[in-house]
Amino acid sequence: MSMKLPFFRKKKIHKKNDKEILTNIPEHVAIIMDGNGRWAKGKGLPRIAGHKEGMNNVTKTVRAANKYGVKTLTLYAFSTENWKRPRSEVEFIMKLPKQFLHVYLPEMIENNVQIRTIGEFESLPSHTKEAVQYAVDQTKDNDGLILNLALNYGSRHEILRAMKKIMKEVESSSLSIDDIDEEQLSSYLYTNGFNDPDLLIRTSGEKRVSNFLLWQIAYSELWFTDVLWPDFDESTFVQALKDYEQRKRRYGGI
Ligand code: V0D
Repeated sequence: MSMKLPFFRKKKIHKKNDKEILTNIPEHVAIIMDGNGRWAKGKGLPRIAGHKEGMNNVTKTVRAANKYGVKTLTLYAFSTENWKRPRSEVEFIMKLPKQFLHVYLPEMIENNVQIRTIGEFESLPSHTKEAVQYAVDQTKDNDGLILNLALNYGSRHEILRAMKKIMKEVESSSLSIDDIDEEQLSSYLYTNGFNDPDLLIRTSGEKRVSNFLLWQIAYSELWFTDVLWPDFDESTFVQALKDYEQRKRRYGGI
């Protein structure tokens, strides 16, 4: 009988602490959504089943980000390297935006979410581009959470592209070399107008940045979890937010 009371008390205190700890929310969270294939393999399912589950999990994460007051959520959905995967897998992945938007665009609009993209958009299949462009247009005036999807994105490509743009302008004398500073270079990246991520999350145990936002994460906190992307949920997200706050607190104390 007396064993029950401490159990309930402990839970209550824990919940109270959760709320107290979350006072410094990162404005911009970026996520490498890794582990979809592994998730499927573990369940004896084909890789594409993992991608589909991963797609559904995007909404859960958007809801959690909204709930805790994150302003920008940047998700690594497709990298420039992902074209090397089997053709059938790439084709399946390219249909996900349309599927996602068919189910969730009304909810995104309802919740005032603005959908944006970074990456080399033009080389995506036209059916993918059309679905995404429609969502971007439909949500362009929303001023809630920015859901920023990295589609056909690679950071080295992004920096090279910026450099070429700058050099062309220098060549045509519309830009002077001495005027190029960090801020100027930033403005030539896909992420022009976005704050740098405060927190980068990678799921599925790999501790690498894999060509994602290399310039932009110069000062970001990095958070890694073994949880596979389809299993990443609000409680995992809160764990990341708590760790982020702990780190910030430590820096602030010095
Ligand atoms: C595949 C895990 C949602 C990562 C998530 C084309 C692997 C599921 C979108 C999406 C992908 C894209 C645009 C948009 C709305 C949703 C998505 C891709 C891959 C690459 F406006 N999930 N998702 N896009 N996966």
